[in-house]
Amino acid sequence: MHVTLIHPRVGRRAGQKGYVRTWKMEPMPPATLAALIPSEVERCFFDDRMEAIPFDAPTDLVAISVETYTAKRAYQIASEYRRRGVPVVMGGFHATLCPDEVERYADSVVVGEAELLFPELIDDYRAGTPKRRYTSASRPTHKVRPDRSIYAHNRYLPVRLVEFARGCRFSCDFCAIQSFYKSTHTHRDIDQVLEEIAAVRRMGQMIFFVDDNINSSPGKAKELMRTLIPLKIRWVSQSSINVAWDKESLDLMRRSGCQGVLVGLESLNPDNLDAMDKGFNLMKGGPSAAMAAFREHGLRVYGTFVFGYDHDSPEGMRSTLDWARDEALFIGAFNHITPFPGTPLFARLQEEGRLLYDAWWLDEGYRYGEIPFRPAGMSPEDLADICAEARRVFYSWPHIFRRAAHRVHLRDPWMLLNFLVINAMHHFDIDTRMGMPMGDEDWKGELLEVT
Ligand code: B12
Ligand code: SF4
Repeated sequence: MHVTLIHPRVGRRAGQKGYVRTWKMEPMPPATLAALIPSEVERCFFDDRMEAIPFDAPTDLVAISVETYTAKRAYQIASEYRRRGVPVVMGGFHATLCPDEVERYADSVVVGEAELLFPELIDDYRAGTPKRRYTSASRPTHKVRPDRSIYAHNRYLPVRLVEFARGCRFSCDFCAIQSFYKSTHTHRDIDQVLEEIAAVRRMGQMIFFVDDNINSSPGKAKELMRTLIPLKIRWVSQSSINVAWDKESLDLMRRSGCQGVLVGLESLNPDNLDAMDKGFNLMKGGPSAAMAAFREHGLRVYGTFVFGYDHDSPEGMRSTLDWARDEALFIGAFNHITPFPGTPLFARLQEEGRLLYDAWWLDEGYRYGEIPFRPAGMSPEDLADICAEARRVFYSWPHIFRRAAHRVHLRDPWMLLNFLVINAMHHFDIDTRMGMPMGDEDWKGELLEVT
């Protein structure tokens, strides 16, 4: 048996070459699946973001990871294979949160994490007895070491992705993580994480723990960080803001080589934070006190904001931008809220009749960066313009140099260089992703539904 693993792109404008540079990281889902395939089964991998997919190459089964933004392209790819008689299976965030839709374009759908289900699915396909849907009944223990040999033929960004934990205990209303993992958090054994770091670390490259909230179980996180100290690595990850109230955690982060964390700041407006069930961002002095605590420990912050909650206004959003500059964020994301199917936010906007599309991620008329819902107090176009303006201003050279001048960035020349390279990449990437269609515009076929 031969299995083809595919990681789809979000989309491609007609005739477009290349892809968003800052997104070209080694994709963990196919490497995790590759490690779950029995050794006697042959496998190959194509990254749709980096290379053309050879649809006519012989294969027995195609496995595609599907996120909401990549769903349309995933269905295009599936249609190519299924038209050639090759069965296609799909899994991932969108498959888990929207299985009824995904099942229309795939022979089998995996709902949940792959660890327990993918080996069973491969066995069923080998035996000729596949099921339409595989649903995980519980959270698996993570025993799998991703098979990174599948990446060898592509050139990814020089950052090494490693998982420590999955999920998060909070339940912010817009977040696909809490819907997927039902506000639970599971860990890998620390020994396994250390072995993996030893295998993947490269001189001059950062480790990126792709955890959704590395500090969601503080005791476990501290245990990991204590064991990282002697390794002398440099790492980054994502964390909820409340870690800033725990000086021991901040100290361990710094001593274990943490260079910075992505923090979901979302909004500076208390009413918006309440609406998203994220009032905890305001505790103990709120975001400014938290930023000061991070900087005091030499930790840089990638701050992410979402615009478009009901209490947002153009003035509020402009003052957020000034705040982000004054707090010297390493980088920042200024996105409109995205109603991902399966989240409480999506259900609420749907109930209020505010969604502009039945399924924005499949709609011919929808483009990356457009607002798929009716915001309160401004038009969708105004909200899109404000987000675009925020990115342009934040990644303008004067803004970049003003943030670079803060001592949290100046104190380490290697990180300062990283700051400048990453900010420059964002400066040039803004226009690559804005207006990107969902799916490949050059693809001329019809989506093939399972009958
Ligand atoms: C690292 C990361 C990134 C990185 C790099 C991604 C890469 N390697 O190319 C960067 C920063 C570039 C990035 C960018 C984006 N990301 Co991102 N990213 C992540 C993050 C934090 C970790 C991904 C990861 O490696 N996980 C580890 C793997 C092993 O877990 P997994 O993907 O869940 O896979 C498991 C199961 O889902 C399942 N599975 C997955 N695929 C398949 C396929 C089959 C066949 C089967 C059987 C099972 C299966 O089995 C796996 C093992 O159990 C996730 C959050 C998360 N927890 O996953 C968000 C996440 C996937 N990203 C998300 C988004 C929205 C984006 C962006 C659109 C953001 C934006 N607006 O700019 C872009 C899109 C980029 C693109 N697709 O081209 C969302 C997707 C939500 C959704 N409903 O689809 C997530 C879930 C974050 C969130 N908070 O909502 N991202
Ligand atoms: S803290 Fe972050 S990962 Fe956790 S539920 Fe909220 S947005 Fe999602």
